[in-house]
Amino acid sequence: MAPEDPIRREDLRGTWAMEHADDIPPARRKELTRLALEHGLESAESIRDREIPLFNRGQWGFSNSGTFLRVPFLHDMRELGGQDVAFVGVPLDTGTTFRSGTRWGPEAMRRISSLSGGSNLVLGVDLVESLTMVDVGDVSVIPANIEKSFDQIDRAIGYIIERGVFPVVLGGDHSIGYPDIRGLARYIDGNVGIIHFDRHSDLSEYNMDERMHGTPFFHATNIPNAPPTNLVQIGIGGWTSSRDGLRNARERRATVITIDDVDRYGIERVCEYALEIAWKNARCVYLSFDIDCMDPAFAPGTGTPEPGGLLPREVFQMLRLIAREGLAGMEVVEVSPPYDVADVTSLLGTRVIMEVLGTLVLNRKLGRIPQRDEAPGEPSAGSAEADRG
Ligand SMILES: [Mn+2]
Repeated sequence: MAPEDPIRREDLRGTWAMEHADDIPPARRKELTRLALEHGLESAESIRDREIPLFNRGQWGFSNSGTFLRVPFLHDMRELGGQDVAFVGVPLDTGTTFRSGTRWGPEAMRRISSLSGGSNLVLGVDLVESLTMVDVGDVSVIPANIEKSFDQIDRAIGYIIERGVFPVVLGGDHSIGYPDIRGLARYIDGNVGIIHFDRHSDLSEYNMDERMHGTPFFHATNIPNAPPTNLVQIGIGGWTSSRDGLRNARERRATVITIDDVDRYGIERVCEYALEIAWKNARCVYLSFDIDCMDPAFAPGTGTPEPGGLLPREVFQMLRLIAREGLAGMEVVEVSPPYDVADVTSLLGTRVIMEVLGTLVLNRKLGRIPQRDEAPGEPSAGSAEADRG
């Protein structure tokens, strides 16, 4: 056949490929799908494709960077229970209103977390010795549909809470804060307080007609047992704040602490005050940490940077004060690796998590502190087990 001959449809390689597309029986793929559903659990009811498991078991992208702190990967979600901590990725960025990219946050944080072995000799804590930790992979979010994604996230976080495990959510943009709290609050017999670090108030009802990343706390504080009077926002300010957000904060009597307030009253007093508000008549407190509360000089890899933010050292001090009363779960959101430089933002995200976990261990709110003379596996006198729940 010469190149100048007319093209005939039946001679096209594409035609051949169409005819032979089903020649290779997909037996192994079917088996993998079946196992993924068995191990990854059933999706929320709003998901039409019932072959999508609740926890992604490898069929889709976003996470191929190992596990957080190299802890074991828990493949079979039916085995969740009895561990102290579950790292769970929520690779969603369709809630962003400006720069996206946070769908790569869980992957980047997992990858850079391998830099640390999990112990801090200055604090005197070794997370590996004190906590039983697993990485449960990512929630199967539906990037084209934020409400379906919320259903998935709510169900996934609810499952982790129901099993009595402390969830560490690797975001994802801040829209996930709402379903994270919705999933948590369902299993709390009493009120949930929220301590929210951010440069933005995230209290609008809608962004561009949808529940995007500037709206999570409006909807979260509509949940009957997550009242806005137990919401404390720290780090708010700058030139991207929303009038709606502040109006809603005022009407709902939320507590807003700006960077200026932190400077004026000092870290200790501000944190004492935040704890008082968040814990007032509350059964537990949830920590929502937006990486953009820190100055973009330290955290450039984020969607809506706002100059003049907190410094990493200030944040670590604050986290050590706030986490010492215990937490029911936490999220680190808005890490956007495509805008990052040398992984510094992802690294900061991992350190926020580790400072919190270390503080929870040191204050006997999670895990246990093994004693020197103790036989392996034997609970120490200082076991925190009794403090949990
Ligand atoms: Mn923010």
